[in-house]
This record gives sequence, C-alpha cells and structure tokens, in this order.
Amino acid sequence: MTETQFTPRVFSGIQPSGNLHLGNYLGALKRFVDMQGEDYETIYCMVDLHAITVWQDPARLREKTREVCAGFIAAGLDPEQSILFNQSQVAEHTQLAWIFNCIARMGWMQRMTQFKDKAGKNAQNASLGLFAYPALMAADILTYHATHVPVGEDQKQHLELTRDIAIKFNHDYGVDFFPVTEPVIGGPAPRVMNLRDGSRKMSSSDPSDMTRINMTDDADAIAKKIRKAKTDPDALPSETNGLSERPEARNLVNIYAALSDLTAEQVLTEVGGKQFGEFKPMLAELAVSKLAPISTEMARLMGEEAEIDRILAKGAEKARTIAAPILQQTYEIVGMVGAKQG
Ligand code: AQP
Repeated sequence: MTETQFTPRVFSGIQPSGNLHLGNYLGALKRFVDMQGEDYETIYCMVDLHAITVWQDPARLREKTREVCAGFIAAGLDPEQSILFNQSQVAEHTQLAWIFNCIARMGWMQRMTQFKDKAGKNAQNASLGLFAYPALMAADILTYHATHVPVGEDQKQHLELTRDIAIKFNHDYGVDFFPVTEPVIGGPAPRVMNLRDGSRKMSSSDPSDMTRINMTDDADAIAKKIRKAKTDPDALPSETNGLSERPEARNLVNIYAALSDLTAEQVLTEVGGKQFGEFKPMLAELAVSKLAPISTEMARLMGEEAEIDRILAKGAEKARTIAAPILQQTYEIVGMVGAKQG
C-alpha cells in the first residue's frame, strides 16, 4: 500500500497529566503548529484516556485537560483550522483499540521500553491500561487514517508498533485499509533532556520542578532554572562534534537552536567559545521571549472555561465524523454482524 491513497492527515496528542513543559513544546506542540496549514488536515487531541493509565485526581484531570487545550491554542493552533478535542469524547478510539488489542502480540507489547520505564520494579502493580496503552495510541492514529504523526523521539517505538499493527491488520484480513503511518520526528530538539541530568529526558513526572521548564513558568522561574541547569566547566565548542561527550551542554544548545529556529551548527557559529556564564543568560532571554507570550495567553484562556469546553465539544463532533465511518468499515472487515450501514 502506498501512502498516497490516503488524504494527508496529521494526528497527535498530549496527555493532560502534568504541566506542559519545554520538552512537550519543542518535541511536539511547536511542530503541531508548524504542520497546521494547507498541506494537511490536522487533528490534535488531549489524550485523557492515556492519562488515567496512572492515577489522576478527577478535578485535576479536568483542569489539566482545559490547560493543555489552552496551551494548544496559545501556541498557535487555530480551532477553525485544526480539530482540537479530548480523546474520551470520541468513543471510536477505544472501540478500535479493542480490535487492535486482538491484533497486537504480547511479545510486541512486552518490548515497549516506556512501559518498563514507567512501571519500573513494580510492574505487577501497574495498571493493565499502562501496558495496553500503545494499542490505544495506534487506534488514536488509525481511527483517522492519519498519515503523519509529529512526536518527540521517546514515542518512536510506539509509532513503530502502530505501523506493525496496521501492517498485520491489512495482512490478516487481506485488505489495504490502514495506512502505514509516517512518524515525524526531528528538528534540533526531538528529545529535550532534564536540566539537572543530561542522560534523562525532561518529563512532567520528575519530582523536581527544577529539572524542567513549564509552559506556565514566569520569567524569573525560567531564568533561575537555566542559571542552575547542570553544565560543565568548559567553553562551548564551535562545532557539534565537540558536544558529543557533553550531554548537558548539547541539551542547552539544542534548546537554543529549536527556540530560535536555527540548527545546532548555526548556534555554535554564533556562541562557540563562550562560557556558560555568558550563554545561559542568552538562553534565558530567548526562552522568556518565546514562552512568555504563550503562558500569558494560556492564563487568559484558562479564565474562559466555557469557551474552552465549547471548542473541545465542537472538535469532538468534527473528529467523530471522520472516525465513525472508519470504525464502521473496520467492523465490516472484521465480520461484525449489524455493522453494515443501510
Ligand atoms: N523531553 C521531551 N523532549 C521532546 N519531546 C517530548 N515529549 C515529551 N517529553 C519530551 C513529547 O511530547 C508529546 C506528549 O507527551 P505525553 O504527554 O504523551 O507524555 P510523555 O511522553 O509521557 O511526556 P512527559 O511529560 O515526559 O510525561 P511522563 O512524565 O509521563 O514521561 C509526545 O509527542 C512526546 O514525545
């Protein structure tokens, strides 16, 4: 099957489980905005069903869902141009996920490194949902026949699983029905690292707030976190190969590059030879100039709860018009009596 049979369509999502952070922004959200336009139909989702694979306080989940929606819009997603909604409101995701639970193999799921990382030593006590989550993610994508999925590098393995599920479904039923989705991973910061440990990714679940820049941080907090970010005593190199053994330095250069829409090479041409004492204030100023307008607009939108809920409801309605016929066709292919329309 070739991708060209399918309408170019982008799908991606973010969990409303914690603070939106710079990793979510540079790895995902900024790239969602870049893909919004005439070339693709764009569908972006607050994946609340994924969030509950670990315990979520209901009131906080509601608040975070609205906050992520506000973040999407504040960052530049236009609800008239892109479909914005929360996953639980389009039942086709979970309906298709069940079919995919029956396609995915246990061996495939057991290889998922994110489950191993998140469940840690306590895997017996992890929820079944946390284990099955990548099959729901495949359904999120394929219930729209999405052809492109912009994500951070940490989601690469889940997208490979999505491709395997589509290929196995098509093969088992002898159809060319699901597209083999292209991951869109790239840019200068596909994996933003923890500010205190360059070997770990920046994450909303890290207990220390100093490890990440939140989209809601004010200028002082951003400057303080960058000032205290772990670095090394050497000056910045003039070429990227000089960063290969310096994960913290590489991370800050990549963040600078992604925020300024430059490559790391271009940034080093400008800042090579500088000490961190000089580079960190430059980075803080850049981060504040890019993030402050977004956080200000997010705060304003958070005051308009009814408007956010209206946008989400309208988005879910639009999403359902794409998802429902694809689910119906899937049921027909699989052999469910009563699925055929008319
Ligand atoms: N550090 C990161 N660098 C680049 N991209 C990142 N993403 C997340 N962290 C980074 C991307 O953001 C999108 C949404 O992620 P998610 O909310 O689905 O969950 P996550 O990957 O589990 O993100 P967190 O915030 O880091 O949460 P926990 O604490 O659960 O690990 C995805 O496209 C992801 O790649």
